[in-house]
Amino acid sequence: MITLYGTGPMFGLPHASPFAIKTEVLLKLSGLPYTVVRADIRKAPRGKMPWIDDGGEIIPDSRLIKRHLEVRHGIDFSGDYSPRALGYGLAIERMLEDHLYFFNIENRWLDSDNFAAGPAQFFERMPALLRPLIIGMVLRKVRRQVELQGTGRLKPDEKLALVRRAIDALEAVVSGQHYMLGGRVCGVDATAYAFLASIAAPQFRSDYADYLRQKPELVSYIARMQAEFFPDLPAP
Ligand SMILES: N[C@@H](CCC(=O)N[C@@H](CS)C(=O)NCC(=O)O)C(=O)O
Repeated sequence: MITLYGTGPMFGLPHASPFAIKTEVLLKLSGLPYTVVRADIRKAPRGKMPWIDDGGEIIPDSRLIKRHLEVRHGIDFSGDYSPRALGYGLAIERMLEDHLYFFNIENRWLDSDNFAAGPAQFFERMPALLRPLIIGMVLRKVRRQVELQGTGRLKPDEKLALVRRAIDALEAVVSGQHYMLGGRVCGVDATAYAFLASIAAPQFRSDYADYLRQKPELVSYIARMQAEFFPDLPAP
């Protein structure tokens, strides 16, 4: 039995973290038995969520978890697509994880309304006196993260232009197809669904989400994936 350390359902999503959503979809695709446990981020092996415990072996990072499932358990996430298609797929995954993700965390954590509607829940059980200090520390860390990554230095209209471009690219890729790469599901869908659903999450307001919600092909892709992999969640 594999244990996935994530958050479990939050914000109308399977997990607060898109990387944990991605990992849970990969586990579902693998067919291996697994259970989800609420992670204590202070115990994260690399300071980040998600991680898994596979029979005592601790594996951090969704990318390494995917590799572990392939190597240790012989799982094939390729969906039988060609190396060329899988090359596009990997580029899509990294665009979502290493580019779009940073716009989304900035919007979710550093916009005060969105923070109140979502991440504030992580701090609810803390002693009231300590809470503002810890929240301040975490928000400084997020600000520094997006500054260092570079997205945090852009002006709002520049950010929106870049996000729109990525969303347009994803729309062009999935249009007329059931899954990201065609008629068969593959590992790329775990990432694509996780990050698109996270941007579109109804709790959060943003120009990015508004733009995404105007894209029927992407909206129906998110809904299809959610109905297939997380039928117990309310439809997005
Ligand atoms: N490359 C990692 C990224 C994981 C990640 O950034 N997780 C975020 C949550 S969405 C996290 O744990 N952040 C806490 C921190 O950076 O302190 C993966 O693929 O799992």
